Amino acid sequence: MNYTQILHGAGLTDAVLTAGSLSVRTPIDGSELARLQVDVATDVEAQIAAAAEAFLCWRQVPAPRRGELVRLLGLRLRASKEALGRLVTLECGKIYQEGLGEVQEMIDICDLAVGLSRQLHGLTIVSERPGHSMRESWHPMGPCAVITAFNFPVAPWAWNAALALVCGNPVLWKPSEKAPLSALATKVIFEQAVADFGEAPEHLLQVVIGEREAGTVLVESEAVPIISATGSTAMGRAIGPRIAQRFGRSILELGGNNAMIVAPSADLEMALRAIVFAAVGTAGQRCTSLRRLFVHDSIYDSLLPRLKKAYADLPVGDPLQEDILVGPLIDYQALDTMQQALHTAKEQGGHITGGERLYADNCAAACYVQPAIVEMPTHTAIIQQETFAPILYVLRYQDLDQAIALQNDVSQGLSSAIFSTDIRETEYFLSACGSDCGIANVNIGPSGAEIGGAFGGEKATGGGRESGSDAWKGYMRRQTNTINYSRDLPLAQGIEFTIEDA
Ligand code: UN1
Repeated sequence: MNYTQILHGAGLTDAVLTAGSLSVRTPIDGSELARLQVDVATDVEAQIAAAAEAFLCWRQVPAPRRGELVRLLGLRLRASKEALGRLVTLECGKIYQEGLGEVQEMIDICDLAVGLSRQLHGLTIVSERPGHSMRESWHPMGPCAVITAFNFPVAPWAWNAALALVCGNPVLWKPSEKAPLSALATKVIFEQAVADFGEAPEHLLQVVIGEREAGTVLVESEAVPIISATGSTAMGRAIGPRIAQRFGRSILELGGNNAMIVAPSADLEMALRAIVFAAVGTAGQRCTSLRRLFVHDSIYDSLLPRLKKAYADLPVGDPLQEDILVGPLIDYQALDTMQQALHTAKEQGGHITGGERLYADNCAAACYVQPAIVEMPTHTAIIQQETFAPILYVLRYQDLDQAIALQNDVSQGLSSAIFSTDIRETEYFLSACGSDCGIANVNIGPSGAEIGGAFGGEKATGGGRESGSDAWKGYMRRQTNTINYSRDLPLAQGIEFTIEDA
């Protein structure tokens, strides 16, 4: 299948693909896929106004009916899984299996949101006053902006949008300018679901195409009460205070610097497989990618040679080909950052295996790399930085407290894992004295989370939670209600306040 067939197969027409000036390239060979029309500030303002209009209608639709639209979206996504998965691969370079996995995450969160649409319930609370009752109600908030990154061009949108929609909020989607085509294709699928549904207001989902300027309009608009953004910590630092300034609600899912501890009792076979998938999957460009590996001294010399062998055998290449496991980096900037980090790691005492650029001669416009293992003497400054590339820093440790201290000794706090069959160790790792991350796993790697749990992390990861568990509360406002069904008017706290009879 050629690129044009992939684009058309995902529902993108030539009119859309040639409408403007934003050049979109595939990292597979650097060729241009499209030139998209860009939304300028006034366009984004008009989109916000249209979303506000849609909200007035959508908030009145009973939540289970809103869930029906999301159910239909899930059905349409099932039918489009291969086409959209292939487009994700073409646009961001992850292997086709992972492209499919991303669409499956969208389907899964739709299913979860359909169930939730009948469970957006609050508490009933006892009142201290006779003849009174109390309850909590959850209400829609208004337009929800979802800002997504190039590496997961569709799944994080779905974690946010499926929940936002059943919660009663229209969605404004600003995809990465490096991966906007998957968003436009998803919009086509969404409109099919809207047609199936038959009675949705217009503008429930709008896609904002543009660079920083377009995002800034969303971030600064008081008409957009929720901003959910996935991206770098630098991006979060730029937009977080601006949203806070206007008392908007932000859901931030930022950088990770995820570690795994491999303890003496670990099943090394399993650990090996988990390490390789977590470190080189998506070419190391997941926010949950494994970047730091702490291996106990007693097993280091048996694990490391096997790990290096597995790395040496990795098939790197065109991610659309079936037997490839590692696709390209997104662009030259990513390649530069990786090379610089390796250079610095070497200066800081690292011993590097791999890391070189591949196919530069016959595919100069694409950035393929051999994933790197870097054995480090200590936890130096470069390790504390998130480099969005397949670099795995490996260190020895002697005792678990030391390993946990090192794992927590970074500014980010997204995901973490321990491989151990010793329940004392694993429970300690999950305890208040263990991992400080939003995600902590036992005997699986740090990446590849299921949608059923809340997804996100602490510290410089931003603190937001998306997807499962009670993350839906982030898309609604909580209202506390006190109802007096008596013929009296007692005040709380027993306060007496009597006025002359009027
Ligand atoms: C991301 O990289 O921004 O847990 C999201 C995972 C995926 C999501 C990653 N389900 O690795």
